[in-house]
Amino acid sequence: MSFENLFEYSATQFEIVLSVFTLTAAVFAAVLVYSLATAGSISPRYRITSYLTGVVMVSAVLELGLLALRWSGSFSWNGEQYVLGGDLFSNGFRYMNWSIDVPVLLTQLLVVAGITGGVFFRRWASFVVAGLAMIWTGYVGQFDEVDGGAQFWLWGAISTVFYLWLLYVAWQTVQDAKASSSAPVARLLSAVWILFLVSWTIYPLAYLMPQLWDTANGVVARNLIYSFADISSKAVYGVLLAVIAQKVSAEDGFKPAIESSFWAPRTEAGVK
Ligand code: RET
Repeated sequence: MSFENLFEYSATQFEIVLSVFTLTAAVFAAVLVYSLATAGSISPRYRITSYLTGVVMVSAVLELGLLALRWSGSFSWNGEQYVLGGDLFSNGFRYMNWSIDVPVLLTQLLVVAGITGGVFFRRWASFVVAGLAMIWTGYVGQFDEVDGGAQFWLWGAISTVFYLWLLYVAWQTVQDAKASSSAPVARLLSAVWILFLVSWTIYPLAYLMPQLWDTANGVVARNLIYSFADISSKAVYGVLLAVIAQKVSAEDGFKPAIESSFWAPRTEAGVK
């Protein structure tokens, strides 16, 4: 069971968690519109990254909506505090959502990095195997997060091994992409790598939270941390990949990309 069920919450603590879930869902809905609306300015070769961001956003809006409902259904106001009553709160939805989003986010990286042919399929297979193994072993471990026993640590450690493998393949992919890119695109790819490394590494920290900060405030912090990681690893990442894909499309001479480069000087953008 999730450690969220162990505590009672003040009105402020309860509201902060609920508002953060709602804000996160709203950010995802906004990025869904953004990625569909800007897809046409990306050349067909890379355009699938916009649609994949759309897939991630739909699944994440559903997940956050369900978490918000579950949070309000699990605790009720007794005149002084929010206390458990009704459903148990569960973070299990998160892991199920990652099962969709992690493979999709990694596929987007391969597409925007311009990896093709056999290398694409080999890396894709590594990403899917490592990603799902990481999530599902972690899922087993989190059932034991309240007592923090051997199961929790063992499954967490196995999950981390898969995570390190995944990070290595992602790093290789970004290095390959940088080697064949213009200087401005290479700089953006470095930014993607930092964003990736920081935002993904927050999830194992949230897994450890019940052992680090075992109070109602720890619960509030964990859910804020999850939302920060979710917005960075899905929404900001999706937008950044779209920007890179559009830049590369413009460099390849794809006209809608050149014409919609609103930050470029007018002559350079071909609008004389
Ligand atoms: C777990 C278990 C403990 C060890 C590790 C984990 C890693 C989780 C990660 C999740 C990333 C999720 C993303 C979701 C986006 O939708 C499973 C918490 C290493 C890296 C990016």
